[in-house]
Amino acid sequence: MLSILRKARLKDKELRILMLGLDNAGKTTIVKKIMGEDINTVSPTLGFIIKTIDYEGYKLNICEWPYLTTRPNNHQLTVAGDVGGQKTLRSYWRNYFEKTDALIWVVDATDRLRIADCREELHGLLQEEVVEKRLSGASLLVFANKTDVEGCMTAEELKDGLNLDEIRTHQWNILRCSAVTGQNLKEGLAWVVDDAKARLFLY
Ligand SMILES: Nc1nc2c(ncn2[C@@H]2O[C@H](COP(=O)(O)OP(=O)(O)O)[C@@H](O)[C@H]2O)c(=O)[nH]1
Ligand SMILES: [Mg+2]
Repeated sequence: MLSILRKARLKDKELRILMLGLDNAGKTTIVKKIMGEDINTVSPTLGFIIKTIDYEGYKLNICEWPYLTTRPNNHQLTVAGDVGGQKTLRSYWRNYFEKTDALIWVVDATDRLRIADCREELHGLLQEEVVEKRLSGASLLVFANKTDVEGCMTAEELKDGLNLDEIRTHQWNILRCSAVTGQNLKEGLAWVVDDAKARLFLY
């Protein structure tokens, strides 16, 4: 059933990409920059946002989820409280995941203080049953954002800080990018789309 749905979407040239990461990583800014919108008007995201981007004939539905629900002490849960509690949001998230083709994890390369949090969230996410099932075989793009800022962490530092080498369930790639200059944003999308296409055509 799922594979039929997938094929239908592929025929429509539609892919769903989930963009996750800690708050303030730059997810909204990345999406705005890709869409050519003004990036000076970004404000913290409270609900989830879905934007459609046209990319080489494909319709990319990029969904930004403002926080993750894997850890009960996540400070952003106050936000969840506003919109009906963790359980409700969690079920939305699971439903959305059922239809996701690819995963982008955004990390703030300037935020050394929260790199451990970021690592835990990422590994927690990859262990989620729904991710294991639905995104099995999907590649994971880690966007090391804000690399326009001098003194930010290198890709090597981030790889270590996030324990990327420990990830066995997904092929991953880390790309330095900047939502401000636009560096590598298109390249990242291209990588994600190529992977999703290659995988979905197998079914
Ligand atoms: N210098 C720099 N700042 C950025 C970049 N991307 C986002 N920001 C800033 O980081 C803050 C958080 O961005 P936002 O997109 O709201 O993060 P989100 O919570 O992940 O959606 C904002 O003040 C942005 O202007 C970047 O590539 N470089
Ligand atoms: Mg946001």
